[in-house]
Amino acid sequence: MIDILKRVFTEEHLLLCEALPFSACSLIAPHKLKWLDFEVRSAIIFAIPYLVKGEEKRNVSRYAVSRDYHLYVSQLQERLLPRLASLFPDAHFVLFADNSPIDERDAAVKAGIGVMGKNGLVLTEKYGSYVFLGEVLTDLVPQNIGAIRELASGVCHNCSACQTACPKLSCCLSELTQKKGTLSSEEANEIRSLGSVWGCDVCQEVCPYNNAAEETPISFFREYRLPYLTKSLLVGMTDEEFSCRAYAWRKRDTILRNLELFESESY
Ligand code: B12
Ligand code: SF4
Ligand code: SF4
Repeated sequence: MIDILKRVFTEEHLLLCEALPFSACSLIAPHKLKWLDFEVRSAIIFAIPYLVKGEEKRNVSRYAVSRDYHLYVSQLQERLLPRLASLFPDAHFVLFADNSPIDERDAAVKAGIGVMGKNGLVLTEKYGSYVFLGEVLTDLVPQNIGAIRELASGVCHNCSACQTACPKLSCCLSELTQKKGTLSSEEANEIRSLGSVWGCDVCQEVCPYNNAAEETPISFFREYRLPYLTKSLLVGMTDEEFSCRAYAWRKRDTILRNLELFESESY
């Protein structure tokens, strides 16, 4: 059974290791399970590679240069779930990524997808940390699940390059770029020195696991790329175009405010 699952996921270029007993997952949003009409027994954890190299001139975090990965996840769900349902007609499946009931990094490490980096991210051998994590929750119990290292763990090289390079003073700058409303002058300066209007990649760019990270084979992440956002590009986007970007959930005001930080005379 796990071999069939692996084949289906591999055809989608997803990095897959093993299924995990659901009891080994840490719940961070248990209310998201309430609407499920089946008892979740296993989690099939996968990683979605998104790295596209080049694009040195970038003011948007790598993960947000393509269209929003949540759109890719919706498309994936539309392909994957009917396939799984036809292969296993008596089982139930539901797919989550990011907006998930479980702690995805913890689950990915336990499932053997990668090791936990000191930068707080899961580092994979093939694609480094440039992966999104997701999972299919199911009431299936793959036959060899008992053989899975239920609490497998791993740690990174512990070189501390990420911590040395991290520019944060107050909070993670990725979070700061998402903050709504008016920024204090210190917060504004932190974003200016970061040079990114959305997200932060500093602790990933310096990580040795990412030196030989491979590019994504998934075409979705190679299309409609906007590595360098400007006010005119943003203002020129139709609502439909804007809604496809990873920063859309914060509305235009937030990203516009960040862009304007780079235009102010005091900078
Ligand atoms: C909220 C959230 C954020 C918040 C807060 C992050 C946080 N609290 O860690 C903000 C906005 C800051 C954020 C930023 C980013 N995020 Co985020 N985020 C999430 C989300 C939705 C929930 C995280 C959460 O609350 N976890 C639960 C609590 C308990 O975790 P925690 O307190 O941090 O505890 C963990 C750490 O302590 C870690 N850990 C264990 N041992 C050690 C040892 C050391 C030394 C350290 C430092 C950590 C560590 O393990 C614990 C359990 O996982 C997850 C998706 C999900 N459902 O899991 C994505 C997720 C973690 N984010 C992701 C990404 C890509 C990012 C960014 C890289 C985006 C960017 N480029 O700007 C940054 C990276 C920042 C960083 N270095 O961690 C990916 C990570 C992929 C990966 N390869 O690991 C996820 C999994 C989304 C996804 N589906 O792909 N994120
Ligand atoms: S994302 Fe940026 S601010 Fe956040 S931990 Fe990494 S380097 Fe530090
Ligand atoms: S930079 Fe070094 S310490 Fe930080 S996550 Fe990568 S290997 Fe680990």
